[in-house]
Amino acid sequence: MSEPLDIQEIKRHLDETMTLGAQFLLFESVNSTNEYAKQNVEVNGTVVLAEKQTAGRGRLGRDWVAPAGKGILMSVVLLPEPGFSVPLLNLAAGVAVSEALQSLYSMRSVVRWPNDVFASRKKIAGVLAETQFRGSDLSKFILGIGLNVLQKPGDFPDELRKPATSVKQETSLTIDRNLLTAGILKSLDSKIHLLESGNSHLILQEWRARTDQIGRLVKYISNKEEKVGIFKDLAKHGAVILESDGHQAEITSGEIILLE
Ligand code: BT5
Repeated sequence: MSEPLDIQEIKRHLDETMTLGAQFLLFESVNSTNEYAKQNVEVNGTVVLAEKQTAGRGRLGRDWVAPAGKGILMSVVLLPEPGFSVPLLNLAAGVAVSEALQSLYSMRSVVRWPNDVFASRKKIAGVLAETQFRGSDLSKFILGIGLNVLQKPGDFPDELRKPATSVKQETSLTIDRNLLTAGILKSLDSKIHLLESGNSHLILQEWRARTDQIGRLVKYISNKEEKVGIFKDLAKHGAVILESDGHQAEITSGEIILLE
């Protein structure tokens, strides 16, 4: 295992005014940081970290796989405030990862709707947003981020759906997971404040500047339908505007696959 995650070290790089980091929880091993947050965390801005997950999850019942001590496995918990937007925060998380990689390691990466970060055409991070409701009110929002940091090519299982990479494979610089965790949290915190101050259009703008999907031919897959079209843009609330057969439709869930 590399340098272990260390809450004091992470905190050293954060500002006191941040929403994120109100409380830190760090596990050597946990089933899933998202699941733990869902069941146990009630403090806004809590960050749950783990060196290892025994049941790390992706979207739609899929798995997130990472050997102990090699990745960043993190969930942040937000108790919704006015202006809260689940899809925009989901997008913001990918942007935050991409920004942190750029500012710390000058690394280029792209965001892909709804929740992936890619580097050198390989998946480097994924985001899993989960919600809890009290009656019809959103009571808890959990944003899970899995980032491959120190994995070598042989550390990824063969059956992954898309080729995978890690920060280590993309840069020759020394990587400090504590600094990187703090960098992601700082960037994500600034997005949360953009949303809270009514500047959600800036998140869309940042996402657009970091994606390679806009204007491209894509296949949309949901459990109801499949269609091919052009990824025109993001709508105001973070949906994909897909143009196919001369019609535009807004996509809020499902998969988008690049075709060319
Ligand atoms: C995601 O799902 O990309 C969201 C992943 C979120 C993981 C974090 S870790 C902390 C927090 N706690 C959790 O339990 N989860 C979150 P999706 O788009 O469904 O991608 C999952 C698919 O990516 C899997 O079916 C695999 O094919 C592939 N995959 C699994 N592990 C991977 C890895 N380390 N790197 C790249 N691809 C991976």
